[in-house]
Parts: sequence; structure tokens; C-alpha cells
Amino acid sequence: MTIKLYCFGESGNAYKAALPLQLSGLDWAPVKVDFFNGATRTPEYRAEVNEMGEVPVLVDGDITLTQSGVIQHYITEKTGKFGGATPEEAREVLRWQFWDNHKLSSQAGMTRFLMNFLPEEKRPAEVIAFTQGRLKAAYQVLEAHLGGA
Ligand SMILES: N[C@@H](CCC(=O)N[C@@H](CS)C(=O)NCC(=O)O)C(=O)O
Repeated sequence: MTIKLYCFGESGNAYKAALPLQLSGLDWAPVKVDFFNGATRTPEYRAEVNEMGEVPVLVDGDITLTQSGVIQHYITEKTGKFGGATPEEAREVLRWQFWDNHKLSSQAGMTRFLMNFLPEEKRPAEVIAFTQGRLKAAYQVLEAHLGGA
């Protein structure tokens, strides 16, 4: 049965689910969510798709999962891919997934939204400068870890 992924093209969090789905070779198809017209904020979406009012949402038969990290974990469970070869490696993957959710993707999503998707006259310069600073600090941590700093 084809796995469904509720998503939209601009969503970095949905991309984090779509990429491993695609790379793993699983049979999946996107279900486009009209985020910019408020679809995730409707009572129907919250009742029927995701109480958290977010994408991505993965539906695999009877299983519905939200949170990109949980979806990534599920793809690993299902395919044996991307999760590390040993318990130590698996913990290291998990450690960086937690970090990403808290420090990188959350800041990146917020900053992109404020800078690009809000109408120009509503973009709060001071808030953008603050979130850019947080994002830059997160990228520095990642860069150092990857050996580039
Ligand atoms: N921690 C969540 C974040 C999901 C998230 O924030 N998704 C955004 C799109 S990139 C969203 O649907 N936001 C709706 C909202 O905040 O109203 C994950 O990793 O899946």
C-alpha cells in the first residue's frame, strides 16, 4: 500500500520526511496541504489529520505519524536504513535529530517564514535579526561537528 505524506513544497520539516522516504525506495505519494491558505489551522485538519496542526504527517495503512523525527525513525524501523549500524550509532543519530528539532529546523523554519512568506510590510526586522543570530549559531555548531570549522 502506498504511504501518504501530508506536506507542501516549501516545508523544510516535510522535506526531512520526504527525503528518507524517497532514498529508502519505499512506495509513497505526497498529499498536498494548502498551508498558505490556512489548511493546517482548520478544525477539520486538527480533528482528522494532525491535532498539532502541522505537516509532515505520514499515513501507512492504519499507522498515522506526525513529527519529522518520528517519521524518520519509522522509515528506519521499516527499512533498516539511515539509523546507524550499532546502538552507539543509533543514539548518535537520535542525539542530532533532537538537536535539529530544537536548535536548527525550528529556527530555520521561523526565520524563513518571517523573511519570505509574511507580506513584506509585516516582516519584523528585529525578530528576524534575532532568529538569524540563533540560526547562525546553530549552523556554526553543525559546521564544527562536520569538521569545517
Ligand atoms: N517539530 C515538527 C515541526 C513541524 C512544523 O513546524 N511544520 C510546519 C511546516 S514546516 C507547520 O506545519 N507549521 C504549522 C503551524 O505552525 O501553524 C516536525 O519536525 O515535524
